[in-house]
Amino acid sequence: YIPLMMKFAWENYRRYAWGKNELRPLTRNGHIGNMFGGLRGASIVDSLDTLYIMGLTQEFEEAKEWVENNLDLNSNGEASLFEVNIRYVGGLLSAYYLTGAEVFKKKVVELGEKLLPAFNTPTGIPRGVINLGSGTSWSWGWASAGSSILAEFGTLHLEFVHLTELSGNPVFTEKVMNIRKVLNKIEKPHGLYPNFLSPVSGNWVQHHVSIGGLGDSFYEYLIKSYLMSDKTDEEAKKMYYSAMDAIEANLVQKSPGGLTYIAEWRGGILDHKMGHLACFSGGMVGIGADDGELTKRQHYLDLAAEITHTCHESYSRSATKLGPEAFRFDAGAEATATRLSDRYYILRPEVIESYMYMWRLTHDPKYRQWGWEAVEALEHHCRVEAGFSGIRDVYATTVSHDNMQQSFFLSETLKYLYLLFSDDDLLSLEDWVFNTEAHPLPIIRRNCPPEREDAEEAPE
Ligand code: DMJ
Repeated sequence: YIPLMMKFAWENYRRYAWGKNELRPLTRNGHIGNMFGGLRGASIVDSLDTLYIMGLTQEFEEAKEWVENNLDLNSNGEASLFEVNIRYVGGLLSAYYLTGAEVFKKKVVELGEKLLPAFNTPTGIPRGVINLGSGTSWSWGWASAGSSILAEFGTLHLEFVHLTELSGNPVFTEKVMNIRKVLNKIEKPHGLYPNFLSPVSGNWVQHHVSIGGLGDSFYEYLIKSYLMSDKTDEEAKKMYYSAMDAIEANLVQKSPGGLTYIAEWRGGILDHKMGHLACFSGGMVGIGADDGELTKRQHYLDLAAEITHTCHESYSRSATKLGPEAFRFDAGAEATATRLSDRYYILRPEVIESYMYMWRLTHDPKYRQWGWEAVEALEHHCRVEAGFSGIRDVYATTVSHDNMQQSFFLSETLKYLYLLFSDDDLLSLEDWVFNTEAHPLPIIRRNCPPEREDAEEAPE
């Protein structure tokens, strides 16, 4: 069933928005946006691996042909280093590792080289925005005092290590190892990592800590760097488990109704809010359980299950059975949005992502049931005539659509759903880690090349 949803999303993108970045399903046109500079085809690059593993061969071939003939890397314009890395670099890397087609390798190394000037700062911490044509880089206008964002410069490691693997050029790995060096040198309040860092002085700019937006995938990439190194990257391991200790000591809370959640921290004061983005952490804590100290294994598995349960509650307490952008645990609220501005759902994957990991780790059938509830809700409320759309208010019985089919819906939401209902050996967690856009990257085993996943063997 999930491949049919993918086919529907893909065909509408192809019909109305081909070559643009994303589909606007209500107005039936393409969206370019301002995250990718002059790069185009974000939905195509983000979909390559999903199409491939679902066995949508003809669609995959069209996508590949577009990359070969139309993906123009010589573009100007302001691009987000983070978004280009997770969607384009990640998407091309996975397409290469799954298929072995040289075109993906050539393109990804070329693109990786274009990102390098962003690291030319006094500390080597990259700035958030780069012009891929001129190499000029700068910080986001909205980030305090010219700072770089933890979740952005902290979400490059997996892709850059693989760029070195493919190109033989050590520079990519050197750049991301230097980021770690800076982070390890600097004092951390209560062991926590604030979200804003100056790329000039290497000091924190503000004391806002979050496992949701602005912080999220930094933590994810610590544990995944360790796993992707075949458990040899001891530094990443140490950083991850000490960050987890600080998070548990300072941010993890229990609501009056017994729900576990991860609050945000502003200079020592807790904000009792959890973003949809923070719901990836159920899966993260789950995959990190194996290598915690033995006595902590069960503790981490329990924490992962509790967080995933809370995130499911944020879905089941809404009229649409889809979850809001942020939910709160104050003023009597328990896993519900209290502000109008937090009530939207933009086809995000994080809750389903945690269901997928928890299913693989525990085989508790409730995770598949919860995933199926999400499929039904997506079909009911987000499917429109020409694609899938986000909705403006998950609590409203008459839905209002936002007219956007995000590229991460094809790359992540549908892929995680598919994996949730597939056998464990499809992209086994023993062999692959997923980047934060759900693009699978092989675990690097010295002297042992990754085996290719065969689309023919994938389940229907
Ligand atoms: C995706 O692009 C990635 O998962 C990122 O880490 C966070 N936001 C979106 C999906 O919600």
